[in-house]
Order: sequence, then structure tokens, then C-alpha cells
Amino acid sequence: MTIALHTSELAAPPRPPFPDLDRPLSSDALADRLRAFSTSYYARHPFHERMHAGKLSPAQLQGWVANRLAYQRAIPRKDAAIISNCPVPEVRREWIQRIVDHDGAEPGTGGIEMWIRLGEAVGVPREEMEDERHVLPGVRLAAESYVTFCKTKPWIDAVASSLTELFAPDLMRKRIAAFPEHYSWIRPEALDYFKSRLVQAPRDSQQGLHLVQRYCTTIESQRRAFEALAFKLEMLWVMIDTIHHAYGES
Ligand code: AHQ
Repeated sequence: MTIALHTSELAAPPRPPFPDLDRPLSSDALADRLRAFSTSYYARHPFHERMHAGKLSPAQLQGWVANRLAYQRAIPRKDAAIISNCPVPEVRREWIQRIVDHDGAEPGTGGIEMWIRLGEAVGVPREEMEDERHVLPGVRLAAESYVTFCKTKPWIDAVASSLTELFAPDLMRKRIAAFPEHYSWIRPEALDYFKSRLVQAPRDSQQGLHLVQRYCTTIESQRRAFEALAFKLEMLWVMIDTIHHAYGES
């Protein structure tokens, strides 16, 4: 008996086929190939699509925000790992801005603080955000896998893994539009973090793309860049899948 296994709606979109390189791609062709990975970005996950359509309950939004803090807190740690592995001073000088963006220049500032305030705005008390009591094992594992990736891989591979941010601005714009339309119970300043990313993500992704174009000029380094981006796309997909499974029908 053969079982016709249907493809779940939760199955990650197939990775774009890596080009079978017999010579390195040009700088522009490399950028085009990396941008083609947008089809595998987690913006199209059913949980995000339901969020944008206004179909999430307060409990589902609360679960998402509380869990995503584990990822937000992992970001400056992975960026510090990249800096620790990078021997190029001008790269370190630029990259360090990302740590300040998230940790802030002083207590009570920065993107992580803004994310905690997003939690309070959707009804998760600050204490419950900060002690991470709602963070699911799969979300923590996914976030930590990103930190470990950036600690253990060559710094330029870790830079390539950050290029999911090429696709983030569209996702931020969808949230900034959907929240006031469908979740009017959430006060507008809760969106401040998403609005900050509309500025930071394009700046960061252009910096990262230019570094990958400059340092990935061989078949092997370009293949590793594709692998790094594919890893991060799957890491994000695992994170939102875990949240969806835990809060999907709540
Ligand atoms: O808030 C996000 C953020 O600061 C970053 C940094 C960047 C990286 O270096 O990997 N990626 C990223 C992302 C953030 N927010 C995610 C979201 O859905 O709100 C998107 C995520 C990304 O696309 O990698």
C-alpha cells in the first residue's frame, strides 16, 4: 500500500536550488541568487499570514511576542560572536552598531527593551517577558542554534546568515499595517520596534550583502554563503512553527 503523503501547509517552502557552480558568480549574480531565497522566508508561514489577516487571538499574539524575546536577546550575542571571529577592524567598527541597536546605549533603551514594551502592550507583564517563562523549548533551541552557528562558522558565513534581513522590511510593513487595522486594542507605540527595523534592516542588509559580495568570490565561499542563508531561513521557520504549534488554535 502506498501512502500519498500530502505536503503539509506547514512544510517549509522548498529551498531555491543552489546554482551548480563551475565558476564563481559575479558580484551582481551572487546578490540576485541570495535575494532569490526570499521565497523561503518565514513571512509566508501560516502563523504570519493569519497575523496579517487579523485572525490571531490576543493569547496567540501574547505567545508570539513572549517567545520572540528569546530570539531578540540572541541577536546581540550572535553579533558579538561575529565580531570576535572577524579580523578586519573596519568590519568590526561597523558591525558593533548592531549590538548597540539591540542592547541600547544605556538601561531602558534599545530594541530588546522595545520588544519587552511590545509584550506589555499586548498584555504580557514585564516580569513574565523578562523571566522567559513562556519561551518554548523549540524556540530556545532555534535561537541558540543561531548563536552557536555564528560562534563556530567563519565570520563571513555568519554575515551571510544575517541576510534574511533583505526580506524583513516587507514583513515589518505588513505588521505596521495589520496591527492598527485588526488589533486596535494594542496601543500604537507598541509598533515602535517594527518601525525602527524599517530603518535598521535595510542599512544592515546592505552592509551584509556588500561584505558577502566582497569576501565570497570563490565557488566554495559562495556555496557556503548559500548554505548559511538556507540554515537561517530554516531556523526562523522552526521558530515560528514551534510558536504556531503551541498557540495555533488558542
Ligand atoms: O528584529 C530583528 C532583527 O534585529 C534581526 C537581525 C537580523 C540578523 O542579524 O539575523 N535578523 C533580524 C530579524 C529581526 N526580526 C525578525 C521579525 O520577524 O521580526 C526578522 C529577523 C530576520 O529576518 O532575520
